[in-house]
Amino acid sequence: MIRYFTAGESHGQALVGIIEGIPAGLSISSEYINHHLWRRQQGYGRGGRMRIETDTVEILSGVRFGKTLGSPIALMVRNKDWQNWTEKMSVEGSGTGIEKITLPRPGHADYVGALKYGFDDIRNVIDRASARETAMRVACCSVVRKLLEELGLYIGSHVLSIGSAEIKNVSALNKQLHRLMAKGNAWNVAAEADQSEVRILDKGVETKAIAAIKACKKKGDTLGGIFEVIVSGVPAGLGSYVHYDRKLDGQIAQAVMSIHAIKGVEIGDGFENARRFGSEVHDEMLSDKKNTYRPTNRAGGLEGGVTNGENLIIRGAMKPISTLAKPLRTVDIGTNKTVKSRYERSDVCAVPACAVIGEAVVAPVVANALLEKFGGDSVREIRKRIK
Ligand code: EPS
Repeated sequence: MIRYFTAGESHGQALVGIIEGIPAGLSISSEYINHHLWRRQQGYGRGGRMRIETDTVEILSGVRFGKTLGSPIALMVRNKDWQNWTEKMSVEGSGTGIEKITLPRPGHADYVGALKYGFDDIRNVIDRASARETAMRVACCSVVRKLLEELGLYIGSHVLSIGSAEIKNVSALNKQLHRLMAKGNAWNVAAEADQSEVRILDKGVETKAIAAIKACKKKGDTLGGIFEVIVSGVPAGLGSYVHYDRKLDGQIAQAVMSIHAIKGVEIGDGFENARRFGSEVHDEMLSDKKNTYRPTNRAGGLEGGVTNGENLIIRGAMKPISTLAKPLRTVDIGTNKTVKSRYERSDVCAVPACAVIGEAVVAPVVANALLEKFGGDSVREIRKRIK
């Protein structure tokens, strides 16, 4: 089974990661990983940090002559911004003379983090709780995504809404998605979304979303939104209904919910389906004598926690980022006084980037379900078993 760990502070020297369980013989290059790292850095509404960083991975172990060895793969992404933080984030020394941060931003991990770990300086929380950590998640998960691609499973994403700018014409969107997928697979959806600064496929909504982010920035505020991840080529029978922790939808929800600022996860038309009659919700099964097929996919490819051969459809709801240029009220953890919170460089909107992170975190969950069913120590062996 595939496991991965990340370490690193946002303004520390580097982000590092280890992925364990990747089978041998997978072709992987830093260029492939860097492309996904680049995609994570894009999007209208990102903050100043993205102008500083060009996230680039260094593969430190587990790969020889461009192929995985089956051994743990160690990755590193250096923080360029580190050079501006060597004193404030020093590993050595006592921290004397370094200003302590005592104003938690409502909505951020600041307050609960300081409370939980007993810190009098919120910097200790900010730097690890930062969504900068997702750069290493994307790096690690890109290796897994490459494995899935070699086995015929592709992942894509696009943004459904930013603030109140929302794709409402669902049937037009579905047709567009169908057209894109017919060109190949879910990656065609991602490639098309990547052409948009907000990763929105509807041009009218794209314009509205960009205008909303612009206006929001002027007001010193932030915006969230909803993205959709699609996985194509998924064989039926991954996951299981027999026990709660083997249900694939539950595992996917955990992975997506673990992304910073995610407050809701939906599989297929989950929330909309809750408002409808059963007869309007369930995907009928039809037969053309040779194959069983579904004219709709409102279940998002999962029934009973098991894949049914349709595409996986997963949605994530991202709350607006909690660092506001026009701060909310908070309580100073040093003085207990109610004061205005503080502003620290941040993004106005990071939903497009979050969609790319969503693509990433889903990969190990699907790959593990695939490995559980088919197993294998090398890509060749797994491919043969799936066939
Ligand atoms: C991020 C890096 C961070 C933030 C953002 C995401 O860099 P910095 O704090 O130096 O500007 O831009 O993190 C947050 C939104 C947050 O609340 O911490 C990144 O690499 O994606």
